[in-house]
Amino acid sequence: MIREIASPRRALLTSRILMQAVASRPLISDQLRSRFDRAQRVLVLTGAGVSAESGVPTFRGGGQTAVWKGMPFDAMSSGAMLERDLPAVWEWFNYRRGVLRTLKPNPAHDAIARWQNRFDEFTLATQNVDGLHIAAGSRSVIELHGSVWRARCLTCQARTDLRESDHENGVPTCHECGDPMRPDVVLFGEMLPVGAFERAAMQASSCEVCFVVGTSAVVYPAASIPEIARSAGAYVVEVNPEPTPLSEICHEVLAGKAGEILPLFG
Ligand code: BJW
Ligand code: ZN
Repeated sequence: MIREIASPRRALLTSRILMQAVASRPLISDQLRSRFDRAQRVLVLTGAGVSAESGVPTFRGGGQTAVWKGMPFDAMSSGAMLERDLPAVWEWFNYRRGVLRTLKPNPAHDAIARWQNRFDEFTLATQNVDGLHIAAGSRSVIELHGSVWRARCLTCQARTDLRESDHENGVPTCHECGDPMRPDVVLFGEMLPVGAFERAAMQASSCEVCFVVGTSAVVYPAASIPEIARSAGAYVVEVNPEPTPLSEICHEVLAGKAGEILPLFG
């Protein structure tokens, strides 16, 4: 049996050639470029990864992970915690808003905001609660999981915009009925805001190109949006440094950071 033993020099040469080949290959294929340029209806679904380069921790990997006083985010952002210790939940959300006030949208948010003027129909659905798409100038954002910038009354469901209020500490109370409020975000097992998923799903079923950016694609029903787009015939493109359960059904996976890849589209 003949076994080829690669010399270290040869291995180095081979890896250099491979690296050059990879470096010279355009990241955006001709196929994707042409579909993007011709598309009239485009949908983008984003997750925590789109805000990672702004300094917002992700939930499940890819940089820092959201932890509060040693407790993982899913313990803090849970219905059980809301019932057991509402002040602690507010402490965690007040802290997050304080951090978010210091952060800015990054080139990925900016690119997505530019796209809304480029297509006849453009839909942005985000799982993020950080408000950075709106800060970047995106309009009509579908906030599937709510926003840290709003509070909702536990009793009468009235909402308060926390950007406009001076609420920084403790539990805010309802301006309508005086009862305690909760963060207007969607926790596991809770329903999404009325009509939010339905609007995104409807646009997914008619878009030509669907971008899935910076989400681990494990939380439903948000993760079903690209699946709907794929089944309806859209060209599905994932932008993420790591593979996800959705990668397999995507036509193209652009492996890298959203803030570096999305601006390449213009
Ligand atoms: C980069 C990057 C860079 C890093 N560039 N990328 C069907 C099947 C199974 C379960 C269910 C199902 N349908 C519903 C469920 C139950 C549940 C669910 O999905 N569970 C699964 C986890 C098993 N879903 C729900 O409960 C939802 N409600 C619901 O379905 O209601 C109907 C119902 C009600 C009652 C009974 C039954 C049904 C609600 C889900 C709410 C999610 N809430 C949270 C917390 C919000 C509040 C807070 O912020 O504290 O939302 S959980 C958390 O995960 C947050 C996120 O929006 C969400 C998704 O996370 P995301 O965005 O994907 O972030 P990560 O961190 O996971 O991933 C980051 C990615 O970025 C990584 O891939 C990195 O590689 C990448 N990345 N740097 C690009 N620079
Ligand atoms: Zn109220």
